[in-house]
Amino acid sequence: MTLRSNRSTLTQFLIEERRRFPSASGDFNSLILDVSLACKGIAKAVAYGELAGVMGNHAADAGGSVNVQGETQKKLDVLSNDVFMQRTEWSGSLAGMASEEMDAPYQIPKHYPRGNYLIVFDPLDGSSNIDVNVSVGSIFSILRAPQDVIDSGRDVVDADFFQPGVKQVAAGYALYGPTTMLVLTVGDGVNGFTLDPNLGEFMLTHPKLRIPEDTQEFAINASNARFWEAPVKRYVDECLAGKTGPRGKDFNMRWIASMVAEAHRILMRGGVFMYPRDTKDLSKPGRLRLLYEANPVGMIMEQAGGRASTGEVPMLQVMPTSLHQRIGCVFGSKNEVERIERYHRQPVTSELTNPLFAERSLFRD
Ligand code: AFP
Repeated sequence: MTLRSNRSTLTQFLIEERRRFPSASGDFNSLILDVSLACKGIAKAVAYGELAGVMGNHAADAGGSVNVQGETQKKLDVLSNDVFMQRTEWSGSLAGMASEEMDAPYQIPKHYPRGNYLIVFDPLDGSSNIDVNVSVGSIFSILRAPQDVIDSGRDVVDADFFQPGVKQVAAGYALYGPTTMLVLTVGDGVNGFTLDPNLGEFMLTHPKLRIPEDTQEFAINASNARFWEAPVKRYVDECLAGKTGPRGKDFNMRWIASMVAEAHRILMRGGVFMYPRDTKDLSKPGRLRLLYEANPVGMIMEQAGGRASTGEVPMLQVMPTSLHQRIGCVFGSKNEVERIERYHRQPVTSELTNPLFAERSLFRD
């Protein structure tokens, strides 16, 4: 391995990006670098696993702990959350933060300066895969703090984070897999960086990522099939019917149960991911959380030429109403997501279940 590398580091990339905004303060760049440092720390903890005693449930001797979603917290969930806070609270870029592992927003300690941004994050996505050594990740979304928060210096409240996904100034995820990668958008396309374990630097290895508009690969948790709504059932049935069915081509299926790993696969080779609203638990309109799962991944998908939707409306247009709200989510290759949206707009009639009337058949244009 040569030490001379013509690859940009993340720092270099951010400074070159900033040259597009000469009036920018630099706070934004330092925030992204703080987040990347947090991800390097989490990558190390995940890589050490049992050797560092970080596997298993948090506070197991005291009967464990659950987060605001009622999910058992893993040690690495809590550790990753602490690392994110510790690495980002001090720099003067943030006015506040919120995360999957914290009921309420976290206030910047008084002894640190405050800044103009808010960060909302899932410190460890896919944590149910930790103990079985399957890829997991961290997901983050950066928003501007409301002006009155900046002017008054008041504590942040839940409603300060209720901004539609289109308001995100940056979004990204780190993937802790065979390699550690950071995928980032600052609103000008999507770039992927690989952590060089020797240099300890994220190097630009996947510039300007684009998602193929078409795909023959879908991802959904099929064990929920009996709870799916008709449009999703129709879409999956048509994929499973393959060449002999209305789609006239075979489809493959994947399910990792780490949304960040599914999103990365789709970014690399296309595909469509669905965790739709279903009738399993009507109190939960979906599994994924809007603010720190669906919105950041949605921004990445759209910035890479893909699409993100609830099935009915564009994901990034949804107005949040609670910090940990769940939402039905479909994202990936543009033409497939648009097809699923079309199926949601088309009222399901018995005719549609007759292959003669399917989308690609004799009696349909
Ligand atoms: P955890 O972070 O609690 O493991 O949840 C992961 C997740 O939110 C998302 O990453 C997966 O796509 C989805 O849940 C997996 O859900 P199933 O357990 O229904 O497969």
